[in-house]
Amino acid sequence: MSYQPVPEDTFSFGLWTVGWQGRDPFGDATRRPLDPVEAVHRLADLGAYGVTFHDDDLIPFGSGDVAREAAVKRFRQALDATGLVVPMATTNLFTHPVFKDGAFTANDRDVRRYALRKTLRNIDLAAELGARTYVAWGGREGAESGAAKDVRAALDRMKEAFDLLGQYVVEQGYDLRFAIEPKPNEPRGDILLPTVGHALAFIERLERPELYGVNPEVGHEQMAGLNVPHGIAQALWAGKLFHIDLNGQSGAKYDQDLRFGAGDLRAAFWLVDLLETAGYDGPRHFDFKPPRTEDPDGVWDSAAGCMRTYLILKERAAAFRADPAVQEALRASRLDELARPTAEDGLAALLADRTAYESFDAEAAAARGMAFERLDQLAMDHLLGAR
Ligand code: XLS
Ligand code: MN
Ligand code: MN
Repeated sequence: MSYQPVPEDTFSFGLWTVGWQGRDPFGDATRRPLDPVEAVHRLADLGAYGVTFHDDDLIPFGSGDVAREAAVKRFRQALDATGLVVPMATTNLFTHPVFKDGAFTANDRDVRRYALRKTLRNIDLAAELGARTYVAWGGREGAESGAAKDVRAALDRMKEAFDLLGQYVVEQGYDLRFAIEPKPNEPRGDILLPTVGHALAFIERLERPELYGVNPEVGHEQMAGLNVPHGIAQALWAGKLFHIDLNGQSGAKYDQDLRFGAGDLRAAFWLVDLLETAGYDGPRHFDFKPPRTEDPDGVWDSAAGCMRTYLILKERAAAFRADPAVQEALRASRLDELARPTAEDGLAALLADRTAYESFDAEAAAARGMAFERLDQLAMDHLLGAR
């Protein structure tokens, strides 16, 4: 297999990923700005199918209408020339100092109203460019200290904001759904809706829950010490995996945004296995930061590496599933039994079934091994290319 990405693989990248200049809390930029038009051409050359953006990635903050139109026109021409699509767009509600205490949940009401207007304006552009998903990452929605944020009031404001955005999309007739992106911290000390689970629970409190799903990011769940494939599986189970941010992270530390597959490779393997077998049909979107050690060539090597690793893992995961020894091991570990309902005979039959309790031999059941180690080593062999 060549591992050469093609548009059918639905790989997409944010303009802010390959365009990251390498500015971090301790150091200045190490790379020059990247023209969005060049980004589109380079991504198309590498085999990506889509490009995504924050409003400010495309149209610098504070641009007038003329500059705005010119930026959109150039971008659209690059899309037309390459065939790249815009599957998703989002709003920058975190860089400008006005958002230092948040956007939809800032204590200042006028900042909240401004944040909504900024978002609504970019939703128009997203719809115009054909995006079907609108991501909302509330990076500044949070606090560093206890009394600074009344979390219940802030959640009321968050709900109010999302309900208004949903109303707007419905009233405009846009074919656009929202994907909320959780993150536990950074840049705020603690961020609201910190994990996939929190976001899923929040969505059910909204006026039109069907319009909202999640955009989990691999590294964000790992920053919270969580099992990413488990979180993604629950989002899929709830019908809420609208989008995904793929990248790499080494354990619970700052948001590393490494190349996909770097960091926890086993989690990446199980994640690809899940996405490829569970019917996820959204974009495979990379939200990574080519390290600031890299020059422009290194940036494109890093982007290509994200896709190459995904395709390798996809091949390895498929080989794992197809291996007769694995299928046998899955049966030995009784995965087929897990897929079977526990009491399809109903509650009355369960209560009447003496083998379920009165004559159940708990000691014998406890003595049965689960054979998970053999199964997992088969996975390891496939992941490492040893089978
Ligand atoms: C930052 C987030 C951000 C979102 C889009 O940590 O990952 O890049 O994906 O605003
Ligand atoms: Mn991140
Ligand atoms: Mn992200």
